[in-house]
Amino acid sequence: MKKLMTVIVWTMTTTALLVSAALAGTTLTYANFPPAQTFPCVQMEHWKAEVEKRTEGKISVQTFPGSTLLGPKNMLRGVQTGQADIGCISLPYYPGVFPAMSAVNLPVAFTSTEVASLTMWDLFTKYQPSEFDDVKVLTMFTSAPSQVMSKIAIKQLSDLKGVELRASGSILKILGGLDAQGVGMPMSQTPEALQKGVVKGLVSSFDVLKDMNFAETCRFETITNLPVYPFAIIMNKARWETLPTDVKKVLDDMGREQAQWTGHYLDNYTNEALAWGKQKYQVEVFTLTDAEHDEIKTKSAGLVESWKTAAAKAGLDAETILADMLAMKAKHEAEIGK
Ligand code: 3IO
Repeated sequence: MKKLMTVIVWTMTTTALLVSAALAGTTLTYANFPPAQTFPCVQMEHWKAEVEKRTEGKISVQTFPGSTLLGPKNMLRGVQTGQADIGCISLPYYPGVFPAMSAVNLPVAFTSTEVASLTMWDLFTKYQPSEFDDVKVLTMFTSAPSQVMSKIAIKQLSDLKGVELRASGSILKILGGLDAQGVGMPMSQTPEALQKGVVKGLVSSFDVLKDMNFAETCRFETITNLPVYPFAIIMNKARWETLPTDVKKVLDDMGREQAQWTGHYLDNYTNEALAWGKQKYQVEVFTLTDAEHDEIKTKSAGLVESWKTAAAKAGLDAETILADMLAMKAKHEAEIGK
């Protein structure tokens, strides 16, 4: 009798646990490298809220901003090995790893983040490049066109000579061509480098004037309209395969929408951040002449050629990808406006 009771109680307890586990659903961990207030983390919280709503609680997302779970450089490996289910990578932090999608980082004069982000997503879905084969890509987006934020005034291109500026990816090469001293490092290491004087400024989008408080130290801003930084939100592939079909559909359906949402958000936010910097720290903004913009263009032209060579070496049809990217860019610009 006592034994029977034990079995009954055990069965009921186990059932209760299983039911509550099923009701609680699945928790996915989502790692991000920059601080919580920056745009990659703002889009992460937006995605979390939408996913939890659209899956009606079947999925909950636990977010880890500020490199608390994975950092900028171990993000890719960490997601591949399942240390986090989902992670955010800035593609230029992984030179040579993404030969196709690094096209988005080329100097092709994106002026809208929404256009750049949609172009990136459409290019990815069309070509499905094998460089992302061992992860599941949930969405992609870019930063806004890159500007110079510095402790010293860069009033004209020639003022860049010898100036150490933090950047990553193709922007480093552009800076080299302009006789500046590009220093490669992730965004999350930049505050310390600025503080120690290792760099005199950075090249990124204006959102960070406010979100990283760079307006306080970098009082001079120069509008250069250099390339955007491409980002990808990736998921551990085995973990993806464990998700039910209806959940997979919700996440797949959100890919393009999330790219557009993030681009649109950042286009508005960069203006707001610059206005904030002017108001709070009286930052000064310098513009370049048309001749100087032409000079940047001429001196950066070689980058497109070296991308083509590298892409061809990786077995890609570089000409077609590039032409397609430019066509998508033009189409989105016509639809959305620059
Ligand atoms: C970026 C990266 C992390 C947080 C905010 C950001 N705003 C613009 C960028 C792009 C960039 O500089 C980078 O290194 O990815």
